[in-house]
Amino acid sequence: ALLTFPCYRWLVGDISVELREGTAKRHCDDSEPLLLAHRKKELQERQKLYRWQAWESGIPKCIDAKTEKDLPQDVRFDNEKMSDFEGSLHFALLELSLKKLVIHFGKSWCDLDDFKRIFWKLKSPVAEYVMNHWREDWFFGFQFLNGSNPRMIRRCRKIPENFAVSGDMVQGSLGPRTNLSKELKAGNIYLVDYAILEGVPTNVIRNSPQYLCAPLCLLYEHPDQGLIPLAIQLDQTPGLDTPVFLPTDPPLAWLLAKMWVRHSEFQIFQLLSHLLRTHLVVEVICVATLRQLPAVHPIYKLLAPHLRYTLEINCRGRTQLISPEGIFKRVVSTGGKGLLVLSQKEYKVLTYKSLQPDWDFQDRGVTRLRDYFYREDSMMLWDAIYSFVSEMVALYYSGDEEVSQDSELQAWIQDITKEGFHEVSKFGLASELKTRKELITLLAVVLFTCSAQHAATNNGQFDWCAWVPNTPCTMRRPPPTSKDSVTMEMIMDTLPDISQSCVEMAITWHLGRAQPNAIPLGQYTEQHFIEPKALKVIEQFRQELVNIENKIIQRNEGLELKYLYLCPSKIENSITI
Ligand code: OYP
Repeated sequence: ALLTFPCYRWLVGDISVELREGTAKRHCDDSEPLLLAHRKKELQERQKLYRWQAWESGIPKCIDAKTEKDLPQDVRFDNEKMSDFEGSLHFALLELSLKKLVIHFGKSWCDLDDFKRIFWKLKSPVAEYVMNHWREDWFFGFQFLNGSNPRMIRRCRKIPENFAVSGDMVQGSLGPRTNLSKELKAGNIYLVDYAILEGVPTNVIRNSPQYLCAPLCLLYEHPDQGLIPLAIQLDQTPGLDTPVFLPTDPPLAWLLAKMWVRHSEFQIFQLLSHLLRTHLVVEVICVATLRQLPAVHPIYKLLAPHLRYTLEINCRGRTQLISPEGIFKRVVSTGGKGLLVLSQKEYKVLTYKSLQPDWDFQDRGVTRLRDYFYREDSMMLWDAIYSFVSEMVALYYSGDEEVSQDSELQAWIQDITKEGFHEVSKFGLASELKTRKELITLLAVVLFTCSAQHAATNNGQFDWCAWVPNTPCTMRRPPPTSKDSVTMEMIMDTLPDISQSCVEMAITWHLGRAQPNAIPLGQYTEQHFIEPKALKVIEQFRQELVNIENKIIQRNEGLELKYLYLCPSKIENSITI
């Protein structure tokens, strides 16, 4: 059985496998010269196999491989995963007869109901709910809390200078008993600001320019109606051509303004929340771990199951999704140069703290927001993961010095911070691990990001994007400059065309559907650890995940729209899609 553990394969014939199996050992636990020599040799070999590459400047480094075919067999998909991955998109595009529609380049749908023509074959209960409720204001607000991009909303204490909204404008939504300045003071006003989209170059698809804008959206936590939008400005600079859209405007104008916000969401969600903040961050850890920690190292054993398949899916993403001729270039407004510029902007301001959910919620001032299920579930999972890694670390490190003196661990953190996260000034992860606590926090961030955070962003993408008008991947006309001129024809000419809509549906289905051979969080199919104490800690972790699952199921009972993305049974151990 041992021979099937990928990391052990190369050792066979080199040293008796029995010497290696089982007990986790730090460098200082190995005293035999032969064992130490093999430890060193293993790392030398791995560093030859797994090399850093800067795919582009200004984003994290990745694995040096042109395509997934260059990757060592140990980190490739197995056959089942490969044929499923390659078959699934095919299935979405061909079997579901979208194919005839995909060739309708540049052709607009006739009206909003027309989107149903592609909708009826691929669908999910949530997607159907979206189709029926996407125009409602409470539902628009709800998606900032429990949609697939739940990390943008922040408390607003003061209206930004560049947002031309006034108290008078929103009075109608607030009701007679209160006003904007009271509600700002009371902490019930929230803001979603897409400033980062300003100046991002836009795609040209088959000679047609696509458009982006950088909206500001003000929201109110209404005592009865939940989180509702109060006002939307589609550009960062106020002016005559940049009206402040309000719920009381002509219905089509308000609807189009909300669609522009949702289109901005698509870009931020896929490129920043999903790709950069989960896939690319975890790839850094993956490469550093393969290069710096031998397979007997306790931290290697802890991390390996959480890094499975990530290199291959990311290679596929680089060659097929964000490449010069990839899916983004073909159907998304940030395709081409835009996606890189946007990712670089985010990477400049990305902080290690923002990857820690407890800090993130505090920093955004959203700890009190009601019905923020993403926050509730994230915090339960973060606490469970944090306790789990704390106990595992305690088993192998009896004090801070043992961490700071573990030369392999120090080489690992150096590789992470100096190579992987190169060119970041603000990130805020030190290149030395001085204490057990620092090690625990880092491991918790890694486990949380590759499991829970990835599930929260990835698994809902079909639900929220399948009804294309709710989350359009591109816009084919510029944003409206006045409220009175908005017509249905203009909306249909703005939204993705027939072909683009089909691709959006097919890809989000392909990536968001439940993976057939997923390994859920906390299930370890390859037994890396054999020490009874470690196995006990793993068992406790699993038990805690069962408790969380039960709490989530209970909380969802009676809810019209359930939030299930963070059910432990639906979270994968690693980023495999
Ligand atoms: C890899 O067979 C990945 O053509 C997705 O990338 C899609 C392919 C390959 C193409 C499949 C094929 C996975 C890694 C990643 C990531 C995060 C960002 C996902 C963005 C999804 C965007 C959907 C676009 C819809 C228009």
